[in-house]
Amino acid sequence: MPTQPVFEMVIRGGRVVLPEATVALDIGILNGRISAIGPDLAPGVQEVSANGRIVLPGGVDTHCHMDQQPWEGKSTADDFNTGTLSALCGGTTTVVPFAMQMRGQSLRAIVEDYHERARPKAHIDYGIHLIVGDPSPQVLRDEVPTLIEEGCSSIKIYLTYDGLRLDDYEVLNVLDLARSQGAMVMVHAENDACIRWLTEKFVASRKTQLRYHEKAHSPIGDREATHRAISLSELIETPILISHVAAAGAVEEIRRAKARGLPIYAETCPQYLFLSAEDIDTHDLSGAKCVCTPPPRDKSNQPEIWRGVLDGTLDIVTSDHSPWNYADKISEGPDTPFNRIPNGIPGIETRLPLMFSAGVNGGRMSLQKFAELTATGPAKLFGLYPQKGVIAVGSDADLVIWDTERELVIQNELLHHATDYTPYEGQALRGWPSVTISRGEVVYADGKVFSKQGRGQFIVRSRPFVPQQAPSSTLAS
Ligand code: DUC
Ligand code: ZN
Repeated sequence: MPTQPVFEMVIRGGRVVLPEATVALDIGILNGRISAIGPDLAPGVQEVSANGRIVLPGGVDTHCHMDQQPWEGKSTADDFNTGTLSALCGGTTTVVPFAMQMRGQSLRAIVEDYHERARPKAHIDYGIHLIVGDPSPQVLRDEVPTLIEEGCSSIKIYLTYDGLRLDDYEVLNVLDLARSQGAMVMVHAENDACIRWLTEKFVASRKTQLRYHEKAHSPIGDREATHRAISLSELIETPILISHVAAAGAVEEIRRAKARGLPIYAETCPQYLFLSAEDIDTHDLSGAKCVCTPPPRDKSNQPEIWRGVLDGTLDIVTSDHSPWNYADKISEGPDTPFNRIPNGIPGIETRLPLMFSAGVNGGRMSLQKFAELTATGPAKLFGLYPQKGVIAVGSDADLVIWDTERELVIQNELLHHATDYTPYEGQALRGWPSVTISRGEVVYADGKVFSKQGRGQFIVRSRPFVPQQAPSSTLAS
């Protein structure tokens, strides 16, 4: 073995999770990238001993919210500092949060402001999704195409929420543009009229306790909106991704669409696997800590979400980290009605450990499936692959060495987000990242953070799809 260092860093003696197998190999890093993977590599300036532990690609979280402009009157608890710090301590090395345009706003101005918020504070690399809440002809013509060109190659749309909701005609316009640009469209698929109608009825009859949150967001509405989004996507021949799938009925719609060969992708989140409607229906207000949309469903849905994750109906698992402090959740005191609680729960740091513990250590999935769901799949669907999401020569050296046997009970004081609670308090798990490496730098090791704000870089994402012109079948003469 030569004595002169050849690499900046070598991760030695790990069991490396490659897409096809897990192999005992070293990883050599130069200029922040993986430059060699093999046995007995030459020395590095820095040697990191993996000692037989599992080395996985750093997690890619393509659904998380941080420093988003005020929504429902409040700002998220995490900015890019605490949000990305929490991510890296939980083994995530790339995040894609949202620049949110609401009715009447310029999307470009929102994105420029979001760059300013992210640049000085991000600890790890990040992309930016475009939330299009006002798809005016001017925005679709003058703003969205250039923003996609600049690397924001995904659009999120909502079928519910005041100020964000698009009608079906507007959805078609967005899908039409996305197809012509090769961009991904993520759809928040809940039926707005069902939510508003049920909420009004419950509130009018003073049924405002927490349990009515889940009832007002009926899973029948999820199924309908998922089916509708799939139909619009089929009509106009544009791939979509259904966000945060929570209910068995929605899984069924997606499975059927995939069986028909439609380019429908789907995501779920740990809250739909590890929490249920029972966690919201508490005697005190603490259930507000689990209020998000769509809500965690009746427990009978969990096996169906797991089945969807394991059989490929659901392609990726993201966090939908959406952090509010408890006081903001219940700002109207002990009688805060369910419809006045801001939606969203924190989970950027617990996503990977929860999935590793129940998925890999629980015997449900291989290490390859875990990497596919939490890193490779999100990277591929959102134009980050192969720079991110995989251990391969040429990819960024975003790597996590796991302590697969570490037993831990989740407590908020162990986490690094700015939120003052975790909905997973008290949940026991096995497996936690012990070392996180971002572009060849150790940013976290054995409970200590070595990162600094501003080291994260904006990633210019490629277009996930080949741009296509007018849908041939629908518009054929
Ligand atoms: N649901 C969303 O769709 N976004 C953020 C928070 C939430 O609960
Ligand atoms: Zn979200």
